Amino acid sequence: MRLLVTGGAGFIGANFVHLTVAERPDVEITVLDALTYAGNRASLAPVADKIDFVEGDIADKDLVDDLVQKTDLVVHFAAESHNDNSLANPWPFVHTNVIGTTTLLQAVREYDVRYHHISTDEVYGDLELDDPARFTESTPYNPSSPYSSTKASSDLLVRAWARSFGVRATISNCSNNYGPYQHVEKFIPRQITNILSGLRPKLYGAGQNVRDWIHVDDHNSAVWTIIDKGALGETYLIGADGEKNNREVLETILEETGQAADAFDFVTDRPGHDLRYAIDSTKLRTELGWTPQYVDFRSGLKATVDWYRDNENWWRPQKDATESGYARTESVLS
Ligand code: NAD
Ligand code: TDX
Repeated sequence: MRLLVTGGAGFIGANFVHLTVAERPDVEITVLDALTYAGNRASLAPVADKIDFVEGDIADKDLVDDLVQKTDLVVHFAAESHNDNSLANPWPFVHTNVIGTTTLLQAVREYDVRYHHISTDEVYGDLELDDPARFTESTPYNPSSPYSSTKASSDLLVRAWARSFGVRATISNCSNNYGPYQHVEKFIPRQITNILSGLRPKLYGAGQNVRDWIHVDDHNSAVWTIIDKGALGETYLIGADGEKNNREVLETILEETGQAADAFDFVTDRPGHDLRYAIDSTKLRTELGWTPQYVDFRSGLKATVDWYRDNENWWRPQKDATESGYARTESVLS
């Protein structure tokens, strides 16, 4: 089987490629990635001789047409993925998440290629902290940021192409991922690498916002389950019952790195900051039989801390530019 992975040099895409090389040796993998600031060829170094890598933009119609007609399956991870960046400049989000996805959809439509669309729980907006509800596949879309609204747009485009043009598509909406190869702009790697750099971790607002954490390998095993067994045209929510508030996560990182529990700064909150995300993944578990393997968050997080400690060569080149970007908008509150 020939597989085209878009965004395979990013965090989740690279881990997906590693998993696929390890578990599915019969799959021929091509990665299409524009190598934006978030893409890193070093993330694919361990599998470089087992895959084909094409540097390019998913909004480049001629390139996309050429690659899509030579494949059996497209798994679309490529995106502009960071909320804070989308608040500073939304245009790359519209380009990649909306125009890029439409370009891929037109190609899989023309060449009748199976397509799996990777998306996020942020399309549903947020929940109150004291609300027992969780997101399901029938929760109405209500995105808050330029990032999540462009991801919501991309999901709706996939639904329309499936219904109107018969594109053989599935969609997954996953909660917050953690694990190796995640860019240091994101919450967990930022705090770990701050500590490893002698900088204080930074908590937005009061640190009470809740995210539903899942290990990246569990996300990717769910993606393969949906590709293997999912019904065409359907959406599946992926989550591992990992709700934690940001302060709890940071305190665990501080403990695992031998820091004092108060060795962090409260900084300016993110505008429009979603309060809480929570996934009900019953449909995926009962209809397709998927279960997560990383059920103990602390041990998954500890392994992630160890990975960043052991792989400074991977993250160090991104660190200064990322922190100078944050310094332009962020003030320490206490
Ligand atoms: P990432 O930012 O780490 O990686 C994105 C990759 O896409 C990079 O390699 C980048 O170079 C590439 N890319 C960006 N624009 C491109 C373009 N125009 N053409 C080709 N390649 C391009 O993102 P991630 O965290 O790995 O997220 C991957 C996918 O998973 C995204 O669709 C995101 O919305 C979704 N998602 C992420 C999370 C999470 O917690 N990180 C959770 C749920 C869903
Ligand atoms: O320094 C920080 N301090 C802080 O308190 C950063 C970078 C973040 N935060 C908070 C904001 C969020 O409440 O931590 C939480 C997680 O922040 P991010 O890592 O930026 O993730 P989030 O905005 O929740 O979005 C992530 O999950 C869903 C991914 O970046 C998206 O791509 C995915 O769709």
